[in-house]
Amino acid sequence: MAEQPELSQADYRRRSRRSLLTGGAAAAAGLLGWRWVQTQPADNRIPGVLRNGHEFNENLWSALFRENHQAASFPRSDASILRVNGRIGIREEIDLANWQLDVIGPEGNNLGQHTLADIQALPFHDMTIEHKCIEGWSQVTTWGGARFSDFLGLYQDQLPDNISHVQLDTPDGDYYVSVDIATMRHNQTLLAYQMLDQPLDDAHGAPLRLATPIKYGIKQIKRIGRIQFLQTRGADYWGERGYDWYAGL
Ligand SMILES: Nc1nc2c(c(=O)[nH]1)N[C@H]1C(S)=C(S)[C@@H](COP(=O)(O)O)O[C@H]1N2
Ligand SMILES: [Mo]
Repeated sequence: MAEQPELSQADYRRRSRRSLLTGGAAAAAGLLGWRWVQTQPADNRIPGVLRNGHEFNENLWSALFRENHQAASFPRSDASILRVNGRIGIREEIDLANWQLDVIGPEGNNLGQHTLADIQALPFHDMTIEHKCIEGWSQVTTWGGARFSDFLGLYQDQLPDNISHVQLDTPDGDYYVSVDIATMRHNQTLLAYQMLDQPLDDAHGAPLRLATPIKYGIKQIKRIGRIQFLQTRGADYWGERGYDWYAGL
C-alpha cells in the first residue's frame, strides 16, 4: 500500500506545535502525549482539546486525575468553623423536618427519595482538610458524613455504566453544580452533615452538603435537595458564569 502523502501535514504539526502549546498546557500535554492531543477532534487543524477553553480544562485535568491521590489531612486542632460564603439557594429558611433528597436518573426518571436518617445510616467518615475558595481564601475544617461512593452504591444496579457526571441542586434550584464522576467516587468526597462534629447549621448548608478537598468551594453545594446522575456534563451555576467547570485542586 502506498504511503499517505502526510509529509506536509507532519511538517505543519512540527512547526505549529511550539506555538500551540504554551505554559501549563504545554506541561500537561507533555504528560498526556502529543499523540493524544492530536487525536482529539480538530477544527482548523487546532486540536479540539487546545481550543475549547474551559472544556479543555475539564478534559485535560480529568485525564490526569489520579484516583488514589489523597488530599492532605490536617490535625484536628487546626480545624475551625468555616467562614460563611455564598448564600445562593439557601436564603429561604429551611424546614428540616420536611427536607428530603430526591434522586433522579439520566432520563429524568425518579430513582428514590431519602431522609437524612438514610444518609446517616451509611458508614460515617470524617476528614480534616483544607477548604479552598476560588476567591483566594482557604481554611482547615473537619467534615463528617457519608462517602458519596457509598451513596452511589445504593443506585449502581439501576444506572447505566456510562454515568459521567453528577448534578446536585438546592431544593429551590437556585444553586446547582455538576461534578465529574471520578471526583464523586473519590473517597474524600462526602455528603456531609457535620462540621466540627456538630450538625451543619443553616448557613453552612443544613442538613446536607457536598464536601471534598479535591474541588474548590464553588462545587461544594450547600443544602442539597436533588441529585441527578448524568451521561453528559450537567448544569453548573458558576461554570455558566465563566468559572472553570472542573474547578479541580
Ligand atoms: N447553596 C450554595 N452552596 C454553596 C455556595 C452558594 O452560594 N450556595 N457557595 C459556594 C462557595 S463559593 C464556597 S467557598 C462554599 C463556602 O462554604 P461555607 O459557607 O460553609 O464556608 O460554599 C459553596 N456552596
Ligand atoms: Mo468559594
